Amino acid sequence: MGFPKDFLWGGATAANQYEGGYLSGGKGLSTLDAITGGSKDHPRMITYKTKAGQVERVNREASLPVGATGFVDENQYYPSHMATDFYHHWQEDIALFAEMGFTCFRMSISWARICPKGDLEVNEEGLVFYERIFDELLKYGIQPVVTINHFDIPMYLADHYDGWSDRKVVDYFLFFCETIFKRYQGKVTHWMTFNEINFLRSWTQIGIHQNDPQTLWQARHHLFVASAKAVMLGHEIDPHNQIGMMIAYIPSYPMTANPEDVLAALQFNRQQESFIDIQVKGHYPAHLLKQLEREGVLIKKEPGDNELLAQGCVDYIGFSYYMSTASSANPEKVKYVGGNQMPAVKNPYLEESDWGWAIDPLGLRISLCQLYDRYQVPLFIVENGFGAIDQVQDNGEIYDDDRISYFQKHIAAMRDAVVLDGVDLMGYTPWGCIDLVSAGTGEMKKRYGFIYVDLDDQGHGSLSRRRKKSFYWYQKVIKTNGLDLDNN
Ligand code: P53
Repeated sequence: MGFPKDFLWGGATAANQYEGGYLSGGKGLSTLDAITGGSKDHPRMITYKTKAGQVERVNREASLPVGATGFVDENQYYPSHMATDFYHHWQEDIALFAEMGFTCFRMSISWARICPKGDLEVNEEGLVFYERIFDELLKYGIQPVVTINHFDIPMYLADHYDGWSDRKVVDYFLFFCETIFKRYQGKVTHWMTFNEINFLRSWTQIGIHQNDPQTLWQARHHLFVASAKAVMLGHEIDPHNQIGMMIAYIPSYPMTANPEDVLAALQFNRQQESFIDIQVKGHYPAHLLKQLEREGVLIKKEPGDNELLAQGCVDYIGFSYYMSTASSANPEKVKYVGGNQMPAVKNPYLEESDWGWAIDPLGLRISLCQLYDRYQVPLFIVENGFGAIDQVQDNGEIYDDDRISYFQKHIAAMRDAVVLDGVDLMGYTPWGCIDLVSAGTGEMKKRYGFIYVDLDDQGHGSLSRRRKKSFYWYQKVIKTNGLDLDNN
């Protein structure tokens, strides 16, 4: 009584945080190439040029002046430019994943590597780069799980079209999808459209210059339409394709049994569930339509959009799960979660990581039950993990027992959801299975990997790879299909 025989075990990464080679092999600039490093206390910044040619910088969540264009400033350090250099280490890294026993590997394709400007010009060298990677994975029997778009947009589309606020970008995205669906047919069958679609909201991620609700929701509508069209196109090109959505899932508990707190938690949770409703049920939920009406947001839809959303429903729900949170109607102190956008409160029953993320393994079982009860489609945990500082011992070893303990509890909770609750779970890909750049802070210090990469926050290091203690532990977990979780 354990995980299904064909359960997918692997790890997850994203191009902008792992790949590097930001101008190599014909790649164009992506918005994330103009985002500096940061830390827990210092936000990452966008560097840009004003219309008048002045170089400026602003918090990456902020709006940009009209006419501003992303700019790479030679005096700044940009962690995504080299990242942890998968670009030059892919063979070595894939061999390590195979050694751990991965049966799948989640990665993203950089849009600007395939379409340097995001338009109809295709970079053959970029296509070949990913083709070799897929072949190498398949050589070891590892299924690629591909995120089509993870947190960025070609900079040209951001600055010449105002990103996803322009309907034209839907067509460009579909062209990109068609190019990769056709080229990688027979090699890739597991896809997901947009990473953490509920977190996409500024120039950094979707290329919009103004972050007001009207612009944001218009862009979001275009993302939903693009995702639905991509699902339909992917199925048409190859009926074997399984195309999912991907959401950041941070469930919130009512702080107390006071119905006002229960309502606050419901409202918090609904914000995320809207994104699932639209992509799984195929329509905007009533409460969201009412909210948009109250806020005076008027989404411009083209005739047939509602039908498109209804027809392009995804095959599965992919989600990240790191933490839960709590909601209170009368918070004494507000805490922000999910990239500092969602107001919540600290849950006194849970411990937190050094970055303030509440550790809640049981919350994973609760999430799996809630999602499966509500949507009745297969689920895929495509991110989960423990961001922490790793100490390299004098003998070169890394004893990351806290990470092992985090995974033990989360995998046990996941097994309960499968075995006791009957949840249909496809697989599990822990985040940053090899150390990579943190999306939130741009740091290297916040590590998730089973494999250590020698690189610091200033970009210094040999980039050499090293197996952590958790590497051998996860290897055993995969070998026993999740039955033996002991740390010995
Ligand atoms: P970092 C916030 C909360 C939950 C998930 O995050 C998040 C974020 C964004 O910071 O994003 C996902 O690196 C995302 C990955 C990211 C990972 O979680 O901030 O899909 O790109 O690296 C972990 O610790």
